[in-house]
Order: sequence, then structure tokens, then C-alpha cells
Amino acid sequence: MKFFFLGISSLAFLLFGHFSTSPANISIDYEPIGRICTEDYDECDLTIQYAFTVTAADTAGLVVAYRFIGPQGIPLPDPYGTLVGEYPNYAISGTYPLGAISFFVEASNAAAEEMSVELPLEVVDCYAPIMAWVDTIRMPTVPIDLDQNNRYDFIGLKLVPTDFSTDPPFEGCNGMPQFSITHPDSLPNNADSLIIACWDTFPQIIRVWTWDDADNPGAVQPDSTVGGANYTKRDIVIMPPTEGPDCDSLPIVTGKVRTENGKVYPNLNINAVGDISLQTMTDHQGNYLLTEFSPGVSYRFTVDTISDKPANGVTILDVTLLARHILNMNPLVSPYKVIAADVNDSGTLTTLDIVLMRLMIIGQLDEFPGGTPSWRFVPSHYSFPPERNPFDPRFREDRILNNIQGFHEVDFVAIKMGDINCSATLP
Ligand SMILES: [Ca+2]
Ligand SMILES: [Ca+2]
Ligand SMILES: [Ca+2]
Repeated sequence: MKFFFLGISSLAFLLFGHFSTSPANISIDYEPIGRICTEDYDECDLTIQYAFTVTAADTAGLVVAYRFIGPQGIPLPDPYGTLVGEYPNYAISGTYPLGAISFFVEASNAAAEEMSVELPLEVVDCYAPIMAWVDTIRMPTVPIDLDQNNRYDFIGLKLVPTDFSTDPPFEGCNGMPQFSITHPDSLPNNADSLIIACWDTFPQIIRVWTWDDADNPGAVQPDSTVGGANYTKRDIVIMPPTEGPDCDSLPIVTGKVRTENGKVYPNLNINAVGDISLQTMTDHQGNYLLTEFSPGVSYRFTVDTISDKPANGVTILDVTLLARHILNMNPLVSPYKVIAADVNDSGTLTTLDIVLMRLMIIGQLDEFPGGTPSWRFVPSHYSFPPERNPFDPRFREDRILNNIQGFHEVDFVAIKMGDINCSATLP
């Protein structure tokens, strides 16, 4: 409503302004300054001479005056400057803060002829904050609690912006600047620190960003849009750490879960139970990482078995493979295939396994008997007995790391029960 009202009134002003002075007996000429930057990064205002000329055919009783129109839009006496000069050359002289304002200049004479113009001015902070940066830095290693649950996850480096400045941060026109530390190929984010794992390669380049709260219509943003804060960035070399705890002074276990023919199994629950229970999941590459172990404690690693879709991958071909094995025509050489074939978990491969697989294929079974899961997981490092009979002694579905120290890899082989040729689809 307010906007509408202003629109009508300024339209009326333009129309009547034109007619009352046409042909113009008084004219005001000026070069608009418009948007202009402050002169330096630490200056938050700008001193200007805003020049204009007044020409009148009849100068008797000529009065030239102006009012300041600030962000509120109300014409006021100018709190920052004054009118200087004399007919015909004048200027508004003053020091103006950041922001968009205008000067409403009026000239009138004794004959009641008058003219007015509005001189636009927008003082903009076009400078990013400045810090005294260092180009290279060597930081000590420290224990990192990445998820802040009060158990250390790994040894690494934690970088904060003040690490890279020899001076306190510059306090700009728009308050304290903001900071972000990123890898060189990332845009700045809200995180004001960056963690680098101890086993990353060094030297390493990181990028420090700083920006103000200026609304600079000409500032190019990190995402290539134009208008907003003034950004600056600097690449800094992180040298290899020489102080602090060794990289492997906190235990870390990585691992992967694959089928015998290399298919990836994501979203599996991985457990390590010792003085506490640790749990994580395999990612889309079938890999996992576990931290927060207490050094020197023993942990037992398992993968939660899966009971969904027991018929997945079970076909008549698997039945044929098992039949040939039982008849000793073409024995299964892989212990993982032998485990897959024992669908009733009896520790032997018999015609009963063949019958159960057939029933599963024709949809007469909802699950294999004996508590047999759909998928089970055997540690990759488990070495089977020489005769390749995985049932004597029975194969392990866990792996124990005693007195855990340093880095370990604990991998598992995923076995789909009843699927001897590894044709099952993975989630
Ligand atoms: Ca933690
Ligand atoms: Ca069996
Ligand atoms: Ca199969």
C-alpha cells in the first residue's frame, strides 16, 4: 500500500515538475556518482564532492538548497555534509557512511520559478577483510574426537583460522569477518575448522576463506554469482607434523565385505565388542571404518547376518552343482561354496540340502531350516583346514583381535546360502 502511494505521488511530481518549469528557466546539471566504493579496506565511509551546476535565466533572488534523504526516505538537513560553491558551480561536500542515500537539490528564484533534482549516492564496502596470513604451517598431531562423544577417534590435525594469522582478525566495517577452512576444491562452508587425518599425505594444501557482511552488488561470490559479501581466499601449505602422538597410537580398524566373486555388500552392521560395543555400517563400496577402541583391549568382530530373501540367487544350476559335488563328479573346491551349500546348517552336504534348495526354488519354503540365515559372513583371514572341509572344525563367523594396537584390516566374505555360483543380487 505504501509502495503504491509513493508510486503515484512520484509520478505526479514528475508530471507537474516538468510542466511548471517548461521550458526550463532554471536548470540543474550534474554527473551522477551513484554507486561508489570506499577508498580502502579499513575505511567505512567516503569523503566526496558531489558537484552540480545551476543555470537560471533570471538569477534575482536565486536560492539553492538541498536536503539529505537517508535510508528511511525522509528528507532531512544533511548530518554529514554541507553545500559549498557559488553560482553557477556548487557541490555537496561531506563524508558519507556505507549505504544508499540521495540528495534532493532545489533551486528557486524571486519569480517563483523552481527546479529540483535528486542526486543518487551509494557508498559500498568493496574490500574483503585483511589478515596477516602465513603461507606454510606445521601443526602438531592431536587426538581427534570427530563426533564429540568423548571418545577419541584418530590422531590428526585440527586447523582453525587463527592458526594462519600472525595478527588478531581484522574487525571490518561490518563487524568481525567470517572464516572457513576447506580443501582447495571446496566452496566455503559454516565449519570454522578443518580436520586432517594423520595418515593423509603431506605437504597438503588447504584453503582459508574470509569474508565480511557487506552487501556489495559487484562482489563475485565463491559460487560465481555476483552481489553480496566480499570474499578473499588464500592457499596455505600444511607441512608434515613432527610433534604430537604417532598416527597409529589410537587403534583403527578398516575392512570390507565382498562376495567370493567380488560383489560389494553395503549397509551391513559391523560390530566390535570388547570393553564397549562399537558399531558401524559398510558404505556403498562395502567398506567400513571403526574407531574409538581402547588400546590394549580385546575385541570380537562380527557382521550381523541377513535373513531377507532366502531364495535370492538359488536356482536349479546351484542344485546341479551340489548334486555333482555329492556324487564326487565335480567337487566344490571353494570352502565358501561348501558353506553356501549346507542350507540346513548340518555341517554336512547331503541330498537333504538338495531337497531344501528345490523347495526354496519352487516357493515351498519361507526360510531354510536350522536357523540358517540368508547371508552369513566369514572373516577373510580365516584359514580353512587342509581338506577344505569348513565344518571340521566349524568355520568362524567372527574374528578376535587381542590387545588391540595400531591399524588393522578385518574383512569378511559374504556368503548367500544356497547360492553356490554366486548369482545372488546384492542390495
Ligand atoms: Ca568420538
Ligand atoms: Ca546339510
Ligand atoms: Ca545361484
